[in-house]
Amino acid sequence: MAQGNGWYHDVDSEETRDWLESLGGVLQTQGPDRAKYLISQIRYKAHRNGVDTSGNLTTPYINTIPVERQTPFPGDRLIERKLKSINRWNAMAMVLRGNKKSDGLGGHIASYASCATLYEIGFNHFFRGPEAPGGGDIIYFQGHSTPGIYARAYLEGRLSEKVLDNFRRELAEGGGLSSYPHPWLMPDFWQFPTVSMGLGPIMAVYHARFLRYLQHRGIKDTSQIKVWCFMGDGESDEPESLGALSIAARESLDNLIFVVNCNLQRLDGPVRGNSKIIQELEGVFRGAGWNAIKIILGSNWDPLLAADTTGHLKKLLEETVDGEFQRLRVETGAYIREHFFGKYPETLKLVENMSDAELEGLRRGGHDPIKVYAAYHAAVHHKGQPTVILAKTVKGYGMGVAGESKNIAHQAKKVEDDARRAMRDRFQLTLTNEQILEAAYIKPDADSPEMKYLRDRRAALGGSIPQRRVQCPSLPPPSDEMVNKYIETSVGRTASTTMVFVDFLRRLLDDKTLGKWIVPIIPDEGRTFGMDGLFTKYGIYSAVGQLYEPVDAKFPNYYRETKNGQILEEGIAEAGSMSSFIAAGSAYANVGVPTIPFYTYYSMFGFQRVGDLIWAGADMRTRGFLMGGTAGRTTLNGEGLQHQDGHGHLAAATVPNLLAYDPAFAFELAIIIQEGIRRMYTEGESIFYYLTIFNENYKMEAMPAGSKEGILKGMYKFRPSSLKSSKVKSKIHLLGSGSIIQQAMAAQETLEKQYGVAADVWSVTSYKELRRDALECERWNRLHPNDKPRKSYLETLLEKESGIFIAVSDNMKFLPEFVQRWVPGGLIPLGTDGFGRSESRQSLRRFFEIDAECVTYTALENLGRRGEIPMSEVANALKDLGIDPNKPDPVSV
Ligand SMILES: Cc1ncc(C[n+]2csc(CCOP(=O)(O)OP(=O)(O)O)c2C)c(N)n1
Ligand SMILES: [Mg+2]
Repeated sequence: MAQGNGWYHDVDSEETRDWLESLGGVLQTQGPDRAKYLISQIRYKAHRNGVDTSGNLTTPYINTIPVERQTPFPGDRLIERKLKSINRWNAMAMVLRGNKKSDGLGGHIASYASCATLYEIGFNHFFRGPEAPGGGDIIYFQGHSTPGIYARAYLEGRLSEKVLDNFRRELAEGGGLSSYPHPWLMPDFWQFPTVSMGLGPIMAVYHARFLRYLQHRGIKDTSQIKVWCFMGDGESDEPESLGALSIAARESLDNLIFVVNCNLQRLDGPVRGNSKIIQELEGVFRGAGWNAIKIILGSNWDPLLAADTTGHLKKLLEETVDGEFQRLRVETGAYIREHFFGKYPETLKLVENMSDAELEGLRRGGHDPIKVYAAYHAAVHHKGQPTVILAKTVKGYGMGVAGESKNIAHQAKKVEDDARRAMRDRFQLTLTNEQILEAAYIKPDADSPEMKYLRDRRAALGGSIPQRRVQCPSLPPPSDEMVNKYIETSVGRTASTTMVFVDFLRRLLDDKTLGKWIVPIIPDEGRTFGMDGLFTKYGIYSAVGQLYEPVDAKFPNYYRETKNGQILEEGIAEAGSMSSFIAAGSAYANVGVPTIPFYTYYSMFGFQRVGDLIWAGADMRTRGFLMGGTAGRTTLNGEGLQHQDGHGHLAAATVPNLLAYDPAFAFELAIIIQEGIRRMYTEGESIFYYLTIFNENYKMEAMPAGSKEGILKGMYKFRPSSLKSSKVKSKIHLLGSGSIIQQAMAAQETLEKQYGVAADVWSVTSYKELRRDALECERWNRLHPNDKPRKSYLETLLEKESGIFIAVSDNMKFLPEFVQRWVPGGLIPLGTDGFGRSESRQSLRRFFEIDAECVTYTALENLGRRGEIPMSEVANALKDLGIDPNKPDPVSV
């Protein structure tokens, strides 16, 4: 890792010098490209002769950009420092004031304190706002650095003192500010929820790629837009943070810049106390094919490095581990001289003319505007690769005894008065003692040079950020004519709802108005869902086209990759696919294009695998359709417990703005998608959809007249009993969903034909919708005691119904239980609680007791308990229907 550059095992320093001087000469006369070429030739020769030249992806522990190659800083350093100091103070003040008023409110001071320079250089020189030509940049701000971003918005006049005071008090009178970036809560301000660590980085990678996709498909010129992703060094431990790096490199995303704030600390302590996080990350990023720029040392190190002719300073920097660097920050100059530079006589000598105060003031690169500017400049101009900037900073910079570089820094919310005073002096803030005591905000006069500067810089860069602006054309829903095909022509055909969906998707793709906006996303499951038929016609997106003749080129349906391909084939990457879904489904708010993503995946690998991304997508007001394929615990033949999803709908119920449907027939599916597009893309509602689709072929039935409303609201009577008179008093109501409605239909027939019992079959398309509406109604009634109580849709629907209600679905029993309170006489749920098995559908349905026989038996058993038929008849039915009463309970085996 960090070590191993080999210079401290020098056995012939004269020879080493010769080589280095030759390289120096080449660099001077012919430049870096020639030097690079020569080094590659030397490496190749060494490799051919058995020297291990692999593996060392790290470079020395100094700045990547040497001082001679730094782009000069064009800003006004004094003014920028003033502005940055004010932001630092105000960011801290809002946390202090909040916690004073309401102890335990929380908030973070130390994180923004460490990355203030990283943001301010961006705000003053690089981040392009929404009015910039070609569109504004996409910026993922580190979640818990929000106080600093709010502080800047305050200076820019976008936020009032009052709302600052209500940081983390969103329900306070007059409104407040959310703790972290949440577009759901501040829809004009925040764009990307980042505080669940790791989601920002993976979303940023796929966002940058989606911008390329839009460009290559000719939908929008996104060539000017950069995606910036700010993250913590501790955050890099999340698998999602680094999991998609190779995709960014493979796709040559030079529109993507990661800035990792390497303050060497996370929440509990050091990120890599015993080694060096910057070196480790450099290796990972370079290994994945990224351009890596390290900013480790501030400008006041430059003379020391220049004087380091023996290489001992570089050696010392390399040898020192992060835990040690962290400690040095809390020590005095004298200590640093003795314990750091004092390690070698050569390094001690280097600093002999520096005072202790100067040693204490040796700055880390991430706090030096000159170094940060040069790195950003290099990053935005770098071609052909994404860039990571690894900036070394100090956690709690400026907090002094209150937390600077201490392990407690992350959660420090209190800064005592003397530390505040020290901060005032250190950052030369004009504050009276009284203002310090009350942590007053600082806002210079509007016509002061610094405020003018602030405004001018943002005006030159295209306006304030962050800003979420929805300026996007609306789209019409799919035509009735398209939908009618599924109401009329599909009737009587044998198909799976997955086949119906793919057919519908194809029609959408071919639609003159909607076609261009459809973004099919698949994680290497196209063939599973029969979507391979779309590959040739619509093309699989590839940034480079197709550089080979596909093996199936001679077939009408071949694997066609193309630069303007419409399908995003993501490989086996549900998190990546979900990130693409989010990028496509939020493009209306980020780049003003109404793309409609259909992400089709193995339902089991949805919520439980990438649930946190789905939550982030919800927060972002992402639109589109999550198509949970191969759904159901028993409909998926043979696959076993890790594939059979019987709880996706339960998880879906936890996402407030998600509509979840479990359609059974072609007409239900078509109507739901039509309405979904209308609500999201015509009306602009901030909702999205989860639809489960099945791979079981069965007869597509005709749509009962007038059932459209019920399909959308969640339930309608699908097939009333055909019995003239029932043998019993109680009517049986069988509620079926998805492909399991067949079991309800078969049970209806058996009940009627064999037992003379009348039964109605209802199709429940969405328990979630039924419950949402019922709860809304219940709440309204509770809060309006003097008004006539309202009735929910479900209550109205069942108003005139009575009898025994049995629900059966391929999901856990919890799902129908969502609504049992509003069903007259309650509801008996049959479902698939327990682990799945590798088995046939038929055996699985018996195993979980949801097959037609078990449904029939449950109806009879309930009639028996009510005394409407003798229990002996029930016992006989159990035998006749072939149900083993001693079979194991699926929940516990
Ligand atoms: C997925 C997830 N796990 C845990 C947390 C809680 N958390 C918030 S900040 C933080 C430490 C962050 O450290 P780092 O990434 O180094 O950021 P720094 O504050 O040092 O800049 C943790 C553990 C979270 N927000 N998200
Ligand atoms: Mg950190």
